[in-house]
Amino acid sequence: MGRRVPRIVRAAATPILIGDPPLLNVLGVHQPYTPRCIVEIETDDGAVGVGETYGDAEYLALATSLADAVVGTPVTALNGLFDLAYEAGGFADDAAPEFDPAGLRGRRTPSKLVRSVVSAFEIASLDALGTVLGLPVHALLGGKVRDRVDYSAYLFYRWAEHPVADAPSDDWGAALDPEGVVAQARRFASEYGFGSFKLKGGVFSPDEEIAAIKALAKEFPDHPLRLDPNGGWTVDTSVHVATELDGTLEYLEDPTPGVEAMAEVRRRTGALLATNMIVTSFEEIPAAFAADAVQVVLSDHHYWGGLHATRELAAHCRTYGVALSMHSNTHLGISLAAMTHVASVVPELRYACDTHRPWQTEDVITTPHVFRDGAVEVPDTPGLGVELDRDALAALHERWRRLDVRGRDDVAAMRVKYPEWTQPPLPRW
Ligand code: GKR
Ligand code: MG
Repeated sequence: MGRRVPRIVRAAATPILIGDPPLLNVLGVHQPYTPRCIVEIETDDGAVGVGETYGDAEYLALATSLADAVVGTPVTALNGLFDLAYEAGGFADDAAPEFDPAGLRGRRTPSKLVRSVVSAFEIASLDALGTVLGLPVHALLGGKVRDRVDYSAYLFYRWAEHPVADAPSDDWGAALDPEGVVAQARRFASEYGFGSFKLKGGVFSPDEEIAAIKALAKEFPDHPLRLDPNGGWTVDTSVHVATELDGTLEYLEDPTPGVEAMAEVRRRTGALLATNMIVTSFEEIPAAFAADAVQVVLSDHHYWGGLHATRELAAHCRTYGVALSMHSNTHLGISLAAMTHVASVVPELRYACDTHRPWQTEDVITTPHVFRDGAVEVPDTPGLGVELDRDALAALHERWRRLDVRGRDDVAAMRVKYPEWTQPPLPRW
């Protein structure tokens, strides 16, 4: 007789708002608060698991419906989550894809929405199952192949403060030129030990951003560097930047929008190109790989559909000789725990993953992660190895109830300071 499979007796999706600094990107600036959704799963043997995903209104609506739908199902029924989510959301997977300008998450499709929400339920289920079995999540994924996961510092041009009253604030100060970027990198290196840097570009003219990368290279000659303008440049501009920074960048991330344009930059420069914008779902793989438009896919386990799906992505990349790493979006410690577990089981991870986490000053776990020498240790404790801080969750949920932020809108946030600001067309330069 095998062991009885635990069943889900309670599931909840709790929206929260987390403080975010005024980080600049090609669209505008981060709002003072960003929505996230925290998922809890409880099994009939009393184990609780947690997951985290995007919290914009449409994600939250589906997560709320899926929380009802999973009650009574086995906690191991991970493959069934996708159909349950389609049913719970009441939509089909054949709607025309559209670009998702607000989140820089590539194309917006029902399947990506489903995958983003399912990921939090998959991870919460794995967390609960691991707790029941006394095994870490990485063991449920086949076992870690490394004990530490390297992260890269995520440098942003930024203002010192949000231009509104009562916004969260920090002591990082402004970074609006090469000196500011280098000073930010110095602090990331000394406080967190990060050994590589990614600069979010697409904010200033390409030549100013080239100067910032050159300044970083001068100050940190041994640190791999990346530049990511989120598709902000034309092919010609991308070729100019790639040529100027030849030998200086570890890779160039999403210089220009679209498979054909990326492939042309690759053909004309031979630069190593990474993306979290043109390959964001399994359907987008064949065309992009065939065109040699991308050599490093940056997974986001949320919109790829969770940890098993990330391993499936890793298999595709391995087959075609394309490298795999991870980018990030504004997130808290549950997502960082999930990133760390899945990164620990992918043998071919060659590049440090990036993380926004150091930019957040609050969390919903009792013991936030510590970066040592730029890495997070892979825990061997049961489940994800994190514990939900219920008071913190309640406080951030209360903030969500009090404020009316229901999505991420970097364009609107920019307009507060520059009323004439409109969403820039991509490519912008
Ligand atoms: O947080 O401004 C930001 C980033 O631009 C984020 O939205 C992207 O999804 O960091 C991401 C990336 O493009 O790598
Ligand atoms: Mg990117």
